[in-house]
Amino acid sequence: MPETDDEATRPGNSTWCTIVVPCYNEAHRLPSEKFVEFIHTRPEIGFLFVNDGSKDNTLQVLERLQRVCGPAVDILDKPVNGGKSEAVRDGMLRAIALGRGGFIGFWDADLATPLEAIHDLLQKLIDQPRLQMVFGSRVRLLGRHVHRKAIRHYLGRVFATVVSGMLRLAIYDTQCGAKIFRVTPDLSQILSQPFITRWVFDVEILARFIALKNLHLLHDSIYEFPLETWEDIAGSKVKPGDFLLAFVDTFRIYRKYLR
Ligand SMILES: Nc1nc2c(ncn2[C@@H]2O[C@H](COP(=O)(O)OP(=O)(O)OP(=O)(O)O)[C@@H](O)[C@H]2O)c(=O)[nH]1
Ligand SMILES: [Mg+2]
Repeated sequence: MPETDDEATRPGNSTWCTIVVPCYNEAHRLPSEKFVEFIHTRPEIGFLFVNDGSKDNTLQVLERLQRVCGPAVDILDKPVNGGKSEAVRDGMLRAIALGRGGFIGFWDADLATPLEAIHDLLQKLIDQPRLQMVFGSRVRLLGRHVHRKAIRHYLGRVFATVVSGMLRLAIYDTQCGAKIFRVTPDLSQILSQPFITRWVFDVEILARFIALKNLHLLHDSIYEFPLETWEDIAGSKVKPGDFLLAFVDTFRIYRKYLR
């Protein structure tokens, strides 16, 4: 029997998507109005905000958002800061446990990737059942609005080249904070243990997939979606030393999962 519109957009239906938003000291940066506006137009998408031991009043901002948006907004409040990777992992595990539907993603709180792109990534997963994950990719093609600081762009190119060689997967952009996954037993398995890295857990997810299944299957399961718009937002919490750490962590990933 065909689904009614109501059924298709209710939490618990397989087309429901939960987006995990890691938040650390985001009280002044979180664009609440954009979330409110988006939630009102896209009832099949919910948000799980993870407050990761913020020292400002991020929690109050999130609670206000929850009051305005109702059940489309969940909050996971972690009393101690554990880093983005664990916040995302905890949030995704919580979303899977809630069993609301077939798709889970994560999205940076600054909305460097606009919320509207959720629809594009999600549609790709819905249209192509073989895909397990769709990653936003910051490719500066003509006619797009992808604006990154030059230094971040070039560091990103070097990093992606290193990672591509290591994984033997020609990935263009590993670190874009806009990714959606199909909920499967494999995804639960991949998320079951804490990540060993703080920032490059995206690469760790891929390495875990290869270790669990194989590289050939990953090639068939992943799609990089060239974003229409990506904007560098001020107030980044990534420090210059984190870039060095990213390369060290990449080597640790290689040693643990791929050697
Ligand atoms: N949970 C958690 N999230 C964090 C932490 N630090 C940063 N984040 C979140 O990670 C996301 C991205 O952080 P940003 O500071 O915007 O990182 P960025 O330098 O802009 O990184 P790019 O957007 O990839 O260039 C945001 O949602 C932050 O709130 C942390 O310690 N814990
Ligand atoms: Mg950012």
